[in-house]
Amino acid sequence: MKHLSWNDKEASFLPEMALDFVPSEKLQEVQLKRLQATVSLAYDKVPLFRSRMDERHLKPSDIQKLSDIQKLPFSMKKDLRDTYPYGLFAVDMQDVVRLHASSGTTGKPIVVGYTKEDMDVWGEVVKRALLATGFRSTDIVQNFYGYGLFTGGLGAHGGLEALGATVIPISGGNTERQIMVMKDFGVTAICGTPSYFVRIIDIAQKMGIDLKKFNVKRGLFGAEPWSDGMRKYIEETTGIKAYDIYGLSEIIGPGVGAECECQDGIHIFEDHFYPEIVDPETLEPLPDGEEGELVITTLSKHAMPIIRYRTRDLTTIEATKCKCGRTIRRIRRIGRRTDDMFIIRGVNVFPSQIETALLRAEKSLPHYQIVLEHKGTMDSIEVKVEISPDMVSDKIGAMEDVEKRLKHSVEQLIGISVTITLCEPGTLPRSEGKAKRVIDNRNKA
Ligand code: DLL
Repeated sequence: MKHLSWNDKEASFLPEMALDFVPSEKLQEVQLKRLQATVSLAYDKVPLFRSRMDERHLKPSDIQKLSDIQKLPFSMKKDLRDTYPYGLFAVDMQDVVRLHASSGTTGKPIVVGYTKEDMDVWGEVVKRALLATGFRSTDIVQNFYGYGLFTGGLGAHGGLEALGATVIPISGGNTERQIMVMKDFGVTAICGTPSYFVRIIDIAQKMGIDLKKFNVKRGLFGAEPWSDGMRKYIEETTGIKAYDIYGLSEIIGPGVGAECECQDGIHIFEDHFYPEIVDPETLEPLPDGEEGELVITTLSKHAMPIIRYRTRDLTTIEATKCKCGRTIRRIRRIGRRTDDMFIIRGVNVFPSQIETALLRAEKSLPHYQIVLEHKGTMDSIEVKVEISPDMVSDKIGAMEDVEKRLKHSVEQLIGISVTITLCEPGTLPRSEGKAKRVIDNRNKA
């Protein structure tokens, strides 16, 4: 891996890429100026933010140094819901050129808006993510993130266009056609959710097609947690390099951060998004290296500046330098959220732990679903696992062995007993976007 520095010709061949290598002091100067401007904008234009500042007797002029960010109030998804649809917008609607929305689990979606400048920043950060993961303008890219109100499709699309790659805006769904396009159009790189790509792999296998023979070299996957085991599965079955891109609608969409070619944590585009880690219970800031809830402040958003947004995503800021030479800090890949955790018989369990345990026991089991029930006085957990076609065996004993191995692996990792149900290939529900891993029937009558 070649190390690049701020002045390197290679880093400056694209001015946006050079920002990833800027010396930390210079970055912090930019961050402070942008933070001050963001706080002033939000204070002047967003009543909810102004009243929270006033309650704390805070004025924008109290933000003198970067660490003063800790004086500012937090914001949460509930704030977007309570002010639905446009209550957190800081500009007139005539300056808003794009709306997206994210469907919540309950009720109304949350709505986010972008000015022309915000759209430029979005294109820039996704382009930086693409560059960091080896995409180039010469690539032919199949983008199977969903197009529409979800930020994935159009967000990735904007970055791909900014890069100058050839974009195929295929969106999610129609898996057989995805495979045909991938082959016939000479696709060299892909973008989409990892769970949908696993489905594409599945259907290709059923059609007797070897994706290794295609021209695809790399993929940029995100929008949902996916374990290292899942990455290994994707890379080994298709021969592509699989990289991680992170983001959330409230902050911008995809492109808050991404891996580089080292695949060793997600670089946050810190000149636009300021990361902090806090203890999710006490909300006290945690030092680098300690796991907690990721909190992000936008530093350049105009339409909807967001201050200290509690993402619910659990991660760690990496204190060490990345081998790629980028100075922008990294977070560990996100495996869990504070709110996808379920508590069963007093034990906290994250779906990602179950995925890790399944893949540890049997390397080719990417389709699973977790079903929680309340029977009598007890909560029970069932993990439905789809076996791969080559594992189907007539010998009852062989299937029992698989079941035992999986049960042992999961129970060892989470520490409570589970039921494993093996399912026929292709019988668990598939999603074309984000996978729904947990079905919680405990509060249903
Ligand atoms: O999922 C934006 C996005 C689109 C990111 C495409 C990457 C690629 P939301 O629908 O608002 O936005 O969901 C945001 O998804 O808080 C995380 O919990 C989860 N998430 C997003 N990217 C990753 C990732 C988009 N790479 C929520 N790894 C976030 C793990 C992720 N979780």
